[in-house]
Amino acid sequence: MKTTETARVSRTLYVLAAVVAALALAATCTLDVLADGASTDRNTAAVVPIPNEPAAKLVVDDPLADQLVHGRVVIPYRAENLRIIPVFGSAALDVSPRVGHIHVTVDDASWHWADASGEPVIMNGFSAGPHKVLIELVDANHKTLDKKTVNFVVPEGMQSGIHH
Ligand SMILES: [Cu+2]
Repeated sequence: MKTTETARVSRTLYVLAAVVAALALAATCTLDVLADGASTDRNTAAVVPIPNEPAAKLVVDDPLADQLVHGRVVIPYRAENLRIIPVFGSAALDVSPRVGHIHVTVDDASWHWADASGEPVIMNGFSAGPHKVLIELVDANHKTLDKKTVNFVVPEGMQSGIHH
């Protein structure tokens, strides 16, 4: 019981640390974009509205095999025609370039979590056996624009919560 609680607290702290790091990174990236825009030729800046921007697309890789053998699920992904940043609300639907984030659902759970870091999805504590993770690319108002499901198998004897 105590070990389970410790693992849960440790996992929560891990997620919080990742969120803080992601927000710091996003803030840095935003500043970089603004700095670049200010210092370069206006005609070549990548910070102008994109007319008729193509549909947003989500590209998801399989979990990294070298991490999976340690019971750690790391899923790299990227978005095309959408910038993943922590900006939310209906007013952000009209901005260009398009912005959004992802929703992640594990094993058909009735709930999901949102991530706006653009970093790979990292999860620990899976039981051995087959699992699936649904990643949805959503707009700033949480409407799904594209989605991919990744199926994978966590090897026997590699359950995590232990290996962080
Ligand atoms: Cu959302």
